[in-house]
Amino acid sequence: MKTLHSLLAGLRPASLIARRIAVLLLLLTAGMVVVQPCAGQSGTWTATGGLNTARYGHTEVLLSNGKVLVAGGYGINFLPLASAELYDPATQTWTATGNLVTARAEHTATLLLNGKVLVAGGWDINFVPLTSAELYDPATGTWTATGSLITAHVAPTATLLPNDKVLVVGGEDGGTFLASAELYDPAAGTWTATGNLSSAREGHTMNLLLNGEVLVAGGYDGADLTSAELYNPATGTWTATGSLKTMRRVHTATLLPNGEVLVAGGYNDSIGYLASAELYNSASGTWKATGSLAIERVDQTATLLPDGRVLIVGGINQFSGELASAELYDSGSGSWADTGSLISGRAFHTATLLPNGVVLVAGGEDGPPLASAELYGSDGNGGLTLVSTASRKKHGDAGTFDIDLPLTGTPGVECRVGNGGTFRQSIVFSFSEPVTSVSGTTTTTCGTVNSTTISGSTVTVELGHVSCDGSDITVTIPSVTGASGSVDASATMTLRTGDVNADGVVNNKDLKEIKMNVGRGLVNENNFRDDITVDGKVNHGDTTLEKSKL
Ligand SMILES: [Ca+2]
Ligand SMILES: [Ca+2]
Repeated sequence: MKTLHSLLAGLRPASLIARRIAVLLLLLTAGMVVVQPCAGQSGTWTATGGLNTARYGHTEVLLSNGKVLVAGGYGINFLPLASAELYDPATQTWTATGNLVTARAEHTATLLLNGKVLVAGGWDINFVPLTSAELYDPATGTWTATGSLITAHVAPTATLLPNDKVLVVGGEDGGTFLASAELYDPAAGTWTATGNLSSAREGHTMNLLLNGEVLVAGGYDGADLTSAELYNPATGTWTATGSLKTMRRVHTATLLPNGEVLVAGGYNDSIGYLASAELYNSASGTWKATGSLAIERVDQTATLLPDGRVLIVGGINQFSGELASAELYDSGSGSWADTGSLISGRAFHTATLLPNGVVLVAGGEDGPPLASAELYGSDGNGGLTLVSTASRKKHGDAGTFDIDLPLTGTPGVECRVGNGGTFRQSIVFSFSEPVTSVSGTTTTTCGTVNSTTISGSTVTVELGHVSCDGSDITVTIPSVTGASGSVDASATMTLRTGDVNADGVVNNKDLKEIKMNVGRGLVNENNFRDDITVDGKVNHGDTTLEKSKL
């Protein structure tokens, strides 16, 4: 798949699975039907500065300094590149940075905890599989060789583990699909083997789960795979988990905030290009179908947005070639919505969520390699996205303290006393860019809206009469407008006075926690939840109120 157009042009082939898909594509294009995606309903695509070098099959990593590093890939002559570039979101420009020690494509790139970037494997400029690995230092803008992989891996997957080691899995060595896995230790600069998968895999996906295990799913070992495996970093072992509903390779897999993994699209030899999607439940180790993409796609990107939705961009299928369309997955409804058209169709590109909530999509191929880049969700100046919401109360002389209200999943618990008109209660909405206007705020279940105030990129709603203890309250501000458009924003909290540890019940555990903090002066960021009377101190008033709620 990966070097599809170089294959069609009879140029140098790349990975084994790429060759297998390309052959099928040639057979299918005989009866070609062009399907135009629907017009965009929401979401904005705008051009940003172009890369200095057109490329696809490169890597893209958000650095800890907020810039984006692009490295290697296939260039205009379909040969692996040594060049690397930095994107600065503030100026929307790309500048060259140091060249890789070794030109490479279909490698991996991983941000380490120390801020350096590890690049490993891939093809070299003669299409020899690489064992070499190198480190990029953002402080100096240079690359230096580090220890080499035990086995050359082309198109493997790589994941930073919580222990700061990097797990590199599968791919191929130029002739054989690989079941091997290796661990890179940044402290030693060396690689060690860490067990074999039960199946060799290329075109698979890999995700670090919330429980610290690593899920590897699907791919190709000469035949398409439904199987999936779990890696336990503590033991260095692999075990089988539930199998995908549909065998697939070159799909995407995205960890959702609720811990599920969304797998979408891809390809298999019996169906061809896939629109189907499925969800992995790590608690049960099982997969279930979810809504299908509107358009079959392979070699697309998937990016988790700050609001919990997943943005799928571009890719390719047999009907339309490189796709300019994009779709958004809503895990609440399990459905997809069209979200506008890119300026250019593109496949085998990269996509990165920037700190301001905008998604940078760079390079790829639309026949030839692309230098162009685009931003999603904005006019290029930041984009209007809801970034976070919080419940804010003033605790006497100790100041104000916020309880985070997650945008998706289980609502945040407001454990402090309902105001009934007496105590101030605000809901704070933070956006990715300055807000210019909002329209009528509403609240469900209980509470009146005293005021709605805009300050920069923050909208603060002050509520009165929040007296429905035990209920969920949703505050909605429709049509929050900034320079790059409008969104409807809402925040939900569970009002459960006395549930200071937010475990869903009010019981002696909460009372014990309050008692532990009695008499420590003014409350701080660590113990303010125990001051349920919001007077600034954890004291007798809190234990009395807590006992009345047990
Ligand atoms: Ca509790
Ligand atoms: Ca108190």
